Amino acid sequence: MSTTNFALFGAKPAFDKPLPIGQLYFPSWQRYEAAFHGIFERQYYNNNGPLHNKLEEKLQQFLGVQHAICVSNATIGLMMVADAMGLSGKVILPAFTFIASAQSLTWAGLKPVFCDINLATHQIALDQISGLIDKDVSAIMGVNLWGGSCNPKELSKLAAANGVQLYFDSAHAFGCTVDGVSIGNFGDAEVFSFHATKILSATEGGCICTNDENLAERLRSIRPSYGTDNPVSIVRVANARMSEAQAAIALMSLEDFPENQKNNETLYRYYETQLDTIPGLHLVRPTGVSFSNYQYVVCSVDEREFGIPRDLLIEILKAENVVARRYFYPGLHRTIPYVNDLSYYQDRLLNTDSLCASCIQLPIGALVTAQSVERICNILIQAHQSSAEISSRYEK
Ligand code: T4K
Repeated sequence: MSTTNFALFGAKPAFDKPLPIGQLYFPSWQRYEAAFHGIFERQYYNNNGPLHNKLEEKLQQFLGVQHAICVSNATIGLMMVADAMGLSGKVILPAFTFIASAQSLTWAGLKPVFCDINLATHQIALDQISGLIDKDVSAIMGVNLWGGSCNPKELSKLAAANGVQLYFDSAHAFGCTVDGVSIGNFGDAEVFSFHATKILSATEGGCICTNDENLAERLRSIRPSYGTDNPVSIVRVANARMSEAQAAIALMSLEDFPENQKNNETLYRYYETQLDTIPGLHLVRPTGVSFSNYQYVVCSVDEREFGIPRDLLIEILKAENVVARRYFYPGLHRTIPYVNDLSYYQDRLLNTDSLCASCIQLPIGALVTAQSVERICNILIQAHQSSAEISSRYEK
């Protein structure tokens, strides 16, 4: 293929409009209308409304967890958990995650301690955690990335052996299981994101899961700015309420979860067969789970094998209207809030730095079709085959 066929060099883009990353679930207009009709009839928008309460019940059944506490987004859910668990000092978490994981700690007055990751799985490097634990560390925050898990069972042993608490940022892991047990049941608490780009969407939203009665009461007391009828002793309250409108959409999304998961898995398998034939593109498998939501398609680009650097590949895809991204970038230790400690981390987070320079996320989700994936894979194949020509033409 000649470079003249690429939109980057002036050809017509492969897609007429941008194909977004993320799940972006939109049920039929009739279903929206029916759900919102009920809200209007009841004239009840917020504050432990019937749809909100139904959603919590359904989530508890679906996940087999005692308490599912819906919140307005996962970021505030993580902040609440850190506070409700009474954490102090430092918390260990991977450097390769979304900024919200670390910012929830900063908001709670805690210091994040960044751990490196395993390059094959992208999950926290279990063998490096013990070396980071000192007397000031009160907890480990595991992050279950990309529809896989960070091995909650091993992390539980590690936390218990070191006398620290354990909880999870499971923003990416709704519906995933580990040896048949739903994520949501591990550690002291787990937090899911129901953002529009996640497989379970409330447009914005999230949910804290716990099997600890006392912790659940504390969280329920923190969630509304006015406390609850039966408040437990807490120092700070927040406003993390989920509205009826959010709950209505989340209920439809939960009902359609099996279909959306299946669509994702089909698309993922297609990517898998195609990407495995392209030298230098290494697709990450959702490891450590017995069932995955296949919420993300993420691979690393080996520039020497593929022939094109990651960032140029993103430009090529962008020109074709494929919204590919370099998630997560940069590693959290290089972000403004934490950059003062960079000299400490300089040589300790080598896998994180390497992955941040090579990672690319491709479109998957309810708005993506098999034909779109086929077209994206063709662009990737052709980009590899024309890599020398593209590189020399791009440099000019
Ligand atoms: N922990 C982890 C590991 C996380 O990944 C996240 C969030 C959190 C915690 C915190 O969860 P939340 O507090 O957000 O519940 C997105 C999401 O906002 C965020 O939820 C997600 N992770 C993060 C990795 O990505 P942005 O700012 O990059 O997304 P945005 O708005 O640019 O959307 C992505 C693409 O989708 C774009 O191409 C635009 C398109 N889009 C998006 C929306 C919302 C649409 O076409 N329509 C839409 O309605 O953060």
